[in-house]
Amino acid sequence: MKFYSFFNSSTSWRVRIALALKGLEPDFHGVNIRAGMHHDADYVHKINPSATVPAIVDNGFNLGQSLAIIDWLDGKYPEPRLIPAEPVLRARVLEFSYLVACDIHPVNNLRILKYLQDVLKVSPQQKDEWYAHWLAEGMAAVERLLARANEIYSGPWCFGAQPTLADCCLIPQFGNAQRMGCDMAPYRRARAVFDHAAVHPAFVKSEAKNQPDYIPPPHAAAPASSPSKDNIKA
Ligand SMILES: N[C@@H](CCC(=O)N[C@@H](CS)C(=O)NCC(=O)O)C(=O)O
Repeated sequence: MKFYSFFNSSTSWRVRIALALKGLEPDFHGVNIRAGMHHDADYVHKINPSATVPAIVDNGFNLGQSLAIIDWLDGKYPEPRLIPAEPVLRARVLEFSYLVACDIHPVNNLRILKYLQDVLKVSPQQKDEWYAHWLAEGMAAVERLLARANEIYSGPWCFGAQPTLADCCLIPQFGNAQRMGCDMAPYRRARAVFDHAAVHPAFVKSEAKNQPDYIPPPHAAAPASSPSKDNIKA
């Protein structure tokens, strides 16, 4: 299997978590979306017509869309299942995952922020305000869904004792928002899941800094006393 990913892409990160949880080791192909590689004709025509990451090619079958890829992986490599079979849990996991994937992520995607800045000429500060506003609105909903889930499913993950698609979606969204400098302290339930994932081997393996195409942020050499954010959204 070939896997097309960008280290800072939260949608690639979702699939990286799924691959790591299932113990799969695909051939890695870095696609630098900051450099526009996702628009290369070969990539668009042969790998992912959506001109986005992630994508996989599995025995000649090419597939984009992170949630469709994870569903495909679940079908072919069912252990562990990330989209549960039991109807109520499945519906809850999908409801949560779509909140992140369909409501939170798209408005803060790279091309949206670039359009705001390059075409509509908003200032970098306004662009950050846009990101923080939609992130906060979405995360408030995440907390409400987690509060309801916690009444029924007990365990360290979004929906109980095992990680699911919901965790594949939440962790990258939380991590990227943190990198963008958002205050994540108000999201107590999401943070608890994030902290738990931070020491889980599959989740650690999937982190941006552990990817072959990782590029350290320009401020990486700065002293720890002067933290600054890597404010380039992927
Ligand atoms: N819904 C798609 C979104 C894919 C997507 O937009 N990925 C981002 C990176 S996180 C991307 O490739 N952005 C390129 C751009 O915005 O130009 C998925 O879940 O795979």
